[in-house]
Amino acid sequence: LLGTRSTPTHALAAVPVEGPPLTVDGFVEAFLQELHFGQGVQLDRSTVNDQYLALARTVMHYMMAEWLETGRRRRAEPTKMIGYLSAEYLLGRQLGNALLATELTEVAEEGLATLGIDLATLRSQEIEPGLGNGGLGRLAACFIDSLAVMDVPCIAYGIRYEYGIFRQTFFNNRQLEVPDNWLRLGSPWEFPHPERAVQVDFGGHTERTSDENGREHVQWVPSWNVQGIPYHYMVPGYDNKAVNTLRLWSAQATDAFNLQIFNSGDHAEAVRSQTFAENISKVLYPEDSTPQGRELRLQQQYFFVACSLHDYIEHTLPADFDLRKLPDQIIWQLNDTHPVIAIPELMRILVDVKGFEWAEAWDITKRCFAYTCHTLLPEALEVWPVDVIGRLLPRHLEIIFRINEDFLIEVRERFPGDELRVRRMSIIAEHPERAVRMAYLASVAATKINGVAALHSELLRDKVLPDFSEMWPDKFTNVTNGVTPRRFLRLANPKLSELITEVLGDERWVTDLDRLSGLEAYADDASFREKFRQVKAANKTRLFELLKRRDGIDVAPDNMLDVMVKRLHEYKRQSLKLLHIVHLYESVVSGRRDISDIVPRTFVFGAKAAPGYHMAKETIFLINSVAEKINSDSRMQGRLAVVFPANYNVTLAERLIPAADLSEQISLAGKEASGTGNMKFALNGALTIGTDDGANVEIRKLVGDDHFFLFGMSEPEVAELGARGYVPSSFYEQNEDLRRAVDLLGSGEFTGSNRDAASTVVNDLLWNDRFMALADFQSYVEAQARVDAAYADTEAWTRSAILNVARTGFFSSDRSMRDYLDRIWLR
Ligand code: CR1
Repeated sequence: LLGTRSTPTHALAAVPVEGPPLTVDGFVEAFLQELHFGQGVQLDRSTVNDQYLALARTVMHYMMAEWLETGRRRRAEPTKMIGYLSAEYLLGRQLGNALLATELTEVAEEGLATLGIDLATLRSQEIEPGLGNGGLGRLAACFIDSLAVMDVPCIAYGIRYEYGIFRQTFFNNRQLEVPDNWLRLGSPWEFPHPERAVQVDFGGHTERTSDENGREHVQWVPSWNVQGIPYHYMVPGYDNKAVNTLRLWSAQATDAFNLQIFNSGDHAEAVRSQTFAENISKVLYPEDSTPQGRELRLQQQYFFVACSLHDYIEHTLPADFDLRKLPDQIIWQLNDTHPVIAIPELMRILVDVKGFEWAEAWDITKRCFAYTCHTLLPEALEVWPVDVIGRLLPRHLEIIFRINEDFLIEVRERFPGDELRVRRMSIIAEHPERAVRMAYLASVAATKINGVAALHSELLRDKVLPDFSEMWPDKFTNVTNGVTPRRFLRLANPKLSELITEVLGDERWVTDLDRLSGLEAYADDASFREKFRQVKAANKTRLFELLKRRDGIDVAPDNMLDVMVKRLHEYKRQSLKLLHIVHLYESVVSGRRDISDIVPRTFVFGAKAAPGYHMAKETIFLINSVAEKINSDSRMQGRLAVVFPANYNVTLAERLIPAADLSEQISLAGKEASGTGNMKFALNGALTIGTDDGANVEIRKLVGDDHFFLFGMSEPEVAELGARGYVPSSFYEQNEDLRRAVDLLGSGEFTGSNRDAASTVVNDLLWNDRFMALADFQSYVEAQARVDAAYADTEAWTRSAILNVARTGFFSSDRSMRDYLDRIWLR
């Protein structure tokens, strides 16, 4: 069966599909059916998990009917489709969104209540699928949501990791990683299709033969293979009965185990190849913004891409499809470089399997891919050693070499005599080792290359890929990121949503976020401001209850809530935030300032560090240590508090963001490609303190300087300081507040008199400080003083917060999707 086309039985008549009735009774009946016949349990004996699974399956019935109908409708009128290729999807919990999409929230709540079941309890039973690291994976999840909402045909492809992003715990203030066994209580949102398995080959060598016309044929003789089993997830729209598909691949051994060896008694050896194969989709690499050059990661990349292309070409297109028309049918969007091996894979399929001439195959391939770059850090651009690719994918390596050869001829034609340029642009780097630069391969093949915010796209063009933009200026474009208003406003902030709907008159804003501009007029309405504040206060209470239950943390109810949540990375500068906190603390304990002069604040951190990222882990340790000290110091009287709940994830973000007053977006200018958390905060009425970086630039332009706290060097100033030679210690020497803060941090005051424990971070700040935290310290502290002053004027602050909501409708991922369609996909 493996890899064969599963032919539908057209001889049978289609039967219209309908979900259960959209009534309380209909819902209850469907739910009990699932409980009885799906879970095999009676209500009085059922656990919360039984009920949750039955509820999820019930909601699936409603969605499934729409999914089948969407498929039928699309097959009847085929249009160009998006093949979104991403190694990560950070989905978050599914239940709330599925209820929203099917308009079942009230029905389910009422129906379950008649059975004595509390919907909220079932909601919190769900373990979120954490199949991504951070921004890149969450962006993919927002994008596929928007495409479904806009009824744009899209299949999103990825990997069904058995273990997602690790669960973070703290022990003695240090991060410990626990495997995220997210499938352990069942996974009701997926359904596997083993009959649509795809075989994926690896290793071996290539052989060449010539046919009677003297044409060379290459045959790849692989040495091992695995199979990919597709698991389908439905991606529901909103109020439009459209449901798209997310198809995640799980790796399995082709021959399950060796019965002879098993029978001979060597049980471990009998399943060795199975274990080996299944490792491919075992675990998500927990790296954010830095590639991890492990061979298994390349296996993962090729695995999901090969499955996806095969699935589309052999199972989705009609059997007699003329592949010359492929670019009219699909555009593969490469979410960063992780899926870039798809380019030589499509060439291999066209040339080796389908018998196309090279030139024609290349012409087709070039029109089928577009590439999004998500970074500016040079070390984050993936590079695969030639010998690793050669060992794992010998035919693909040959294809890459040939693509490069042809490409370099083109470069020499365009720029005769410029051998330096040729070497700079080569897809194959020669130093420090021979390696394939995946971003270059993507740039050569893609119809379009985009950055993820205006500033990022500019820097990508001028600083990261300048030679490519000179050669092909029209390839480069920008699409500023966005976030889905369904999850991050409508679901995460029901109270604000209600208020918005109340004043705008209807819920159209949920799918047309520019309508938020209608709130602008209410910023000057005192009674609206009062309601807006009540919403914020209620969201804080809701958050604090959660933190109490989840982490045993007590939070003072009335403090300004100052939040920095994102992956722990030096360029994001959690250490700058920490210096600010220590500075405040120091100024009080040294007697230079009275605690009553400090605007009461609770600082919230949420961040995971990649397990192998030493500096990031030391920073977590320091934050926790500082928190411990400050929170237990009676002189602070709760007016200065630091909380760091462990295991920041989508679920926690949904509670935290609506409660925040201040959003910290303080990366060094020119380093954060976009950020998407920044958008979520603004949309939920937090004010931003931020640098002129990533999408902050666009947020500030839209909300206006009076409603945004800008600080720090601009990107050109950063470049200039770097060129002059940055000496962090000179900033330390010249700034008393900074010196006192750094000294206190390094003194052992926070780390049980153990100076060494703080020294990694402190020494790096003083003697290296690659991301110039010390250079921006003064400006940051001054901006924080402006925050304090602004916060003291409650009415003006609320007005600013409302204007942030009213003016950031632009950051809907629906708008991002329209931009992708206009600028990339439908061009
Ligand atoms: C960027 O660091 C951006 C997201 C989504 C991240 C962040 O600024 O918002 O992508 N990059 O575009 C990333 O994760 C692996 O690279």
